[in-house]
This record gives sequence, C-alpha cells and structure tokens, in this order.
Amino acid sequence: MSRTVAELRPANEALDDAEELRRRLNTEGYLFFRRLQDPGKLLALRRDITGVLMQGGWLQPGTDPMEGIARPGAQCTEGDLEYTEVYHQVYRLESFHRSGHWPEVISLIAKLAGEPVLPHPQKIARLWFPKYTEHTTPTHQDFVHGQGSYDTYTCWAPVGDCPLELGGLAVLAGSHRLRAIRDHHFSLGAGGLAVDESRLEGQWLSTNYEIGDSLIFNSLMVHQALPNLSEDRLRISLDNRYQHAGLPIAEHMLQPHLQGLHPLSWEEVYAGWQSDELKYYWKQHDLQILPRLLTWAEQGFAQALELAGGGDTRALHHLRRLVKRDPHSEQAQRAQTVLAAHA
Ligand SMILES: O=C(O)CCC(=O)C(=O)O
Ligand SMILES: [Fe+2]
Repeated sequence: MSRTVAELRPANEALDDAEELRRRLNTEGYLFFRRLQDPGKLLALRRDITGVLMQGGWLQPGTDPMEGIARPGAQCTEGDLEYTEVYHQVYRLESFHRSGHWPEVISLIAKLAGEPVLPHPQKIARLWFPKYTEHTTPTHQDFVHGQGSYDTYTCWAPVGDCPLELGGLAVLAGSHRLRAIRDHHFSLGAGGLAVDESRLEGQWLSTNYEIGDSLIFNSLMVHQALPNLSEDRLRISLDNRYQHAGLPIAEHMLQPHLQGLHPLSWEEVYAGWQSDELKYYWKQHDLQILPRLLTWAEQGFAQALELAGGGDTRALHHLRRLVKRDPHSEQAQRAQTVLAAHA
C-alpha cells in the first residue's frame, strides 16, 4: 500500500447537482468541498473553543489563543481524565453544538440522504496535541463506533487552517466498495480500534485543508488522521454525524461524547445556553433507537489484556490509563491483575 498521500478531489462544481453528488459519493466514497462552511463562523467558534482551552491550561500563557499554541506538558488525549475535564468545558459551548446544525452542511446532507436530516445529538470535536503521535486516530471505519445505519455521514472539518503537518483526516480511496465491517483490533489511538493496515490496498487521500473545507463520507469508508507533526500547534476539528431521521440510530449517539469516561449530562451541557431551540431537538422525531453493541469495544479490551500480558508498552499504557480513570470498574479490576504481573 502506498504510504504517500495524494490530493482529495474537490466536488464544489457539483454542489447544486444532487444526482451528481450521489454518483460521486458512490464511485469515490467521499465528497470533499473547499469552503463548504463559512470561515467567519468557524473563526468565531475557534475563538470560543481556544478561550476555553487557554483557561483549561492547554495553551501557552501569554500567546494569542487563536494561534492554538500548546503548552508543553499539557498533552493528553481521549481516555485521559485531563482530556475530558477540558473537553467537557468545550462541550458546554452553545456555539459548538450550533455548528453541527449550520444550513450549508444540512442542505448538502439532505441532497445525499433525503429529508428530514437528523444531525446526531452527539457532536464531536477533536483537540489534538502536537508531537503526541502515538495517540493519533488510527485507521478505522466509523461504523464500529457510531453503529446505527451504514448510511450515516461523517462531516470532518478543521476549525482553522489545517496543513498536512497538523494532521488532518485522510481517507483510503475505494475502501467504501467493500460494503462490510472490517476486523478491528486494539490500538492506542483515539477510538481504541484499528483496521489491520497490511490488508488494505489503495491510495490515501488528504490535503492541506483551509478553514471551511469539509470532507464527507459514510460509515464504512476507511480513514485515519495523519499525525500532528507540527512544532507546537493544536489541531482543532469537528467530526459531526448526520443521517436521515427515518433510519435507525444507536442509543449512545443520543448522549454527549465521552460521557462514559467522565459523566456529563445534557442538563449540564445546556446550563449556560442563551436559546432553547437546540435543546433535545431530536425528540421531535420518532426515532428508531438501537441498543449499543459492545462487540468491538470488548474485543479491543481483550486484545489489550493479552498484549499487555506479553509486555506490549502501548497496551500497558492503555490499561494504566483505564485504571487511573475508574479504578473500581470491572475492566479496571481485570487490568490491574495484568498490571500487577508486570510491576
Ligand atoms: O479527527 C480525528 O482525529 C478523527 C476523526 C474521525 O475519525 C472521524 O471524523 O470520523
Ligand atoms: Fe472516524
């Protein structure tokens, strides 16, 4: 498989042609648009998010928060309590949730999925530290995380310019053609699950993203993030999900992101909001809600135990993190047994 990254092909000229958009999504597996979203609105959101990050101690004091210059030593990622403590402050921002409902994205998804479009209640932001590359989002399909319907669309967009070195998203060309969920195994990166890369074929596609650029694909497309190799910049991005409101949705997508790692209720999220309009907006639909399948998460955990037993440092790190997060959970007890053998 080629390790080089080729350019995503923009679909801007087809924006008003729903049939052509669907044809491209079918043949290429993704749609990429330059400036689909308004840079002015994204910059305002970036101001809100980076303000929270400065307060949370993630940014270098004395610098302009908009620059996103990370404070050395503040590195953390999904799975760490230090991460959720600050992330959940971002999660309380009304502007962050509103950005998942911007009409430019909804009207595009409507052309692909039909109306009414349901933006998933679980909005997601990624706040990725520089030179912390072991934790980069590994190669995966979103279905193992989001579940529900295959025809769930992810819209990935950086909140600020995102040149290659900042580690934007890359998709594997043609990987959507196999309409199947691939085997996933333990990984230290975000989501904790990775597809075996040696079995993949095809060209990775990414770009030097500019603010407003957006990448859309369905939940079987294989993708990963590129490592953030920048000297000192955080990568800030959104990956929100959308579907037709008549298709099934998994129950956990109705909950705040990462609330399983660190409790956070919608009431806490809504506490400082100015408007009621988006509070519990999904309840206006008669949704078909599916239970969450734990198959993949459990497989990943079993592999982490096994690898850690053999001394694998990534798996050991994963188990230590899990114990630190919630020492009394059943998984933590099992992890402790393996860790004790390695002490
Ligand atoms: O931004 C990332 O690192 C991961 C995003 C992702 O996997 C997604 O948008 O589905
Ligand atoms: Fe993903």
